[in-house]
Amino acid sequence: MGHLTSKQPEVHVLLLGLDNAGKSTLLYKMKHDASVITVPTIGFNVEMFGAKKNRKSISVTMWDVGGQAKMREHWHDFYLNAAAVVYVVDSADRSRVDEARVELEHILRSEQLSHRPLILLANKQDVSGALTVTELKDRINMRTICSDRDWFVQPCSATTGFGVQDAFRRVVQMVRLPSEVKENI
Ligand SMILES: Nc1nc2c(ncn2[C@@H]2O[C@H](COP(=O)(O)OP(=O)(O)OP(=O)(O)O)[C@@H](O)[C@H]2O)c(=O)[nH]1
Ligand SMILES: [Mg+2]
Repeated sequence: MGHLTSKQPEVHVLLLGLDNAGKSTLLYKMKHDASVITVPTIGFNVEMFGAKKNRKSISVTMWDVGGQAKMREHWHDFYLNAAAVVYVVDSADRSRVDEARVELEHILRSEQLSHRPLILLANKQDVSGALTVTELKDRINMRTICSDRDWFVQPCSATTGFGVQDAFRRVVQMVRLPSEVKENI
């Protein structure tokens, strides 16, 4: 059964967040290091990445689902089998931080995503006056709403690329491979 044992572990990661947060810009920056002009996502974009975890090759599939209100109703269709959630916030839009927090709380209440790590990306750090990581952590109440899981807040800019590779590395570090999850059941 060589073909089974040689298959590299595969993890699915969700990229969620309000419309205009910068999810699609980030996905293509991660994948191609390219600045892509995006349009609001109706449906989803998906990209696969190769990575190394514990010196093993793994495959990471990133699902970028549209964040407009009517798209959020479909987010839960993507929850099954997700190994981690990357939640993207527009740190420069102070008027929508509460809306971002409410949607994140909703995600975290899902049974299917229980104990999955949460990586919060404080995006648009290139914009002057953007909320800092510390401010965002407080406004989103991370310590409380993520008390039952691993979490991390990473500052980044999907347009300049600042923090984008760090964000990807953090995701790879925090996801648990399917084999690791089974061992703990
Ligand atoms: N200044 C700045 N603009 C950004 C950054 N990331 C994304 N944008 C801009 O924000 C807008 C929205 O970006 P998208 O990537 O389409 O946002 P999205 O989260 O995919 O939005 P939906 O698909 O509607 O959910 C675009 O005009 C991007 O160019 C960033 O880090 N800095
Ligand atoms: Mg999009």
